Amino acid sequence: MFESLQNRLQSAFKTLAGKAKLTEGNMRDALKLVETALLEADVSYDVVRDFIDKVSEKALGEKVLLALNPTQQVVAIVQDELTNLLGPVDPSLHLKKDLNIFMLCGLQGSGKTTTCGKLAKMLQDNNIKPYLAAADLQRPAAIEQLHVIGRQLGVPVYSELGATDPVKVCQDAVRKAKEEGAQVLILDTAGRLAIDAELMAQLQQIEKRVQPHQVMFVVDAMTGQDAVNSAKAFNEALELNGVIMTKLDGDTRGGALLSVKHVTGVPIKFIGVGEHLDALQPFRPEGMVGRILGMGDMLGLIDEVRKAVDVNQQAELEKKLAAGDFTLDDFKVQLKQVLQPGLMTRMMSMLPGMGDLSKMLANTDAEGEMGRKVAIIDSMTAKEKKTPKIIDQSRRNRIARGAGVQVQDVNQLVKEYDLMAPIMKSMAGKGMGGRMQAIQDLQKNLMSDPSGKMAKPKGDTGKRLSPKERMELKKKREKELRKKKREQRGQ
Ligand SMILES: Nc1nc2c(ncn2[C@@H]2O[C@H](COP(=O)(O)OP(=O)(O)O)[C@@H](O)[C@H]2O)c(=O)[nH]1
Ligand SMILES: [Mg+2]
Repeated sequence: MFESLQNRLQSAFKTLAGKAKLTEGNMRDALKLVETALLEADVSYDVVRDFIDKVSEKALGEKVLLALNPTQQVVAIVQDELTNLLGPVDPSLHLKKDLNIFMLCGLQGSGKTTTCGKLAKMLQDNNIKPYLAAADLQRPAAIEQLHVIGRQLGVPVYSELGATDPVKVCQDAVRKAKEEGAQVLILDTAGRLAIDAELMAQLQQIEKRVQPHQVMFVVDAMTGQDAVNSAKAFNEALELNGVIMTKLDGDTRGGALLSVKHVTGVPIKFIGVGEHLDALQPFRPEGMVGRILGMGDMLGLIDEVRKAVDVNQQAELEKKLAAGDFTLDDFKVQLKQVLQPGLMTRMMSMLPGMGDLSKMLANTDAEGEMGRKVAIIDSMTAKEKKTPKIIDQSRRNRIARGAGVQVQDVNQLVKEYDLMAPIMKSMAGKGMGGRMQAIQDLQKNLMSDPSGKMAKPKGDTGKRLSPKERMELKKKREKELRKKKREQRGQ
């Protein structure tokens, strides 16, 4: 996700990080790199200029230059400005009591039809009755595609065989949806490969005659700079209420998101993160900024900077842990670091005595698993991440939906966090011996968790357990299994 933008921004910050003392000169150099990174990520020139102006003004302020941890502050400024640029958020659908009409528009292949299905599923999950209308008469296959999705979800689909006037189809669909008592009618309109006057006129006709409550522009994140041009054209022709950006699951150039937001001025409501019908998430700028900047790595990087700038500040991480401040966000950072082989050395230097554990984890098949875990944590609110205790069943259901995973996966993650948190806390402020003990506890805990996929090594870990340890492990595992079965029955 956003790999290229992320890497570029990181190298920009690394340039800053290498400096023991920041000057206006090297700050400007680093900001130039940020600028290049954004341009290369297909963020349009105007957006980049605006952005850099704002960031420079703040970053070159005296306060930052004189601060103890200037790099961290620059990262924070970039983070804030990116959040501003992507916000404000409005994932609400503003549903009214009677029939709500949503019109989806966008170029061909942008993901309109799929997104119709995703939205219908999201509504269904919230006990709202959707209705779909096949208003793409450009290709016969488009109508069938929507019917397939409708059948999959058990959602009715309105279509007219041999119809040639999409405006009429939409009008008829409105009547039918009202008759059927649907709450939301979603219009799947036609697209073209490129912007086309005839298509725009047709969409304008639908907008004028059907008066949809929400016109959403569906745009493919992979189209880069072209996304900006089509966003502009659609925004000029229609009264857009929101943007849905699809295909953010691929290795896309994240810049399009920034630019589309900038040119349309309407909120980005949802993001598509896969072909499946549950792969739609409410858009959250914080999460996206974190992704763009690669905050997981960034925090590690900041720690490196701390070491370079002031060795004493290394103690801060420990203080945080000792204060019991190990949040789910920290857990996410940990997951990312532990499970990325390349970051292992960095991790080990941060926590002496991590050697055994890292070797063990390096053998696990956990990359895919990590993505899911991170998605789960990203779907939590800031409050939930800080105080995981409040994550009750209904929150778990919501989080699972947001992350596109099963509730069991959320349960599992919370459990892993519960295992990890006390150990992380106990590790802080201990000498070498205490740390080794804590790490052994951690290993045992991880290995005894029967469903903890991140703990199942593919090969030999080189660690042998005593018979007594094995017995204990077995007992614990059986207990966990029983508990898991009970949980599953309960759902
Ligand atoms: N990976 C991924 N593929 C998507 C996403 N949304 C749509 N697609 C795929 O993009 C292709 C075009 O989607 P479709 O809904 O037919 O686009 P339309 O022409 O705008 O209706 C299909 O193969 C979809 O499965 C997404 O969020 N992620
Ligand atoms: Mg379609």
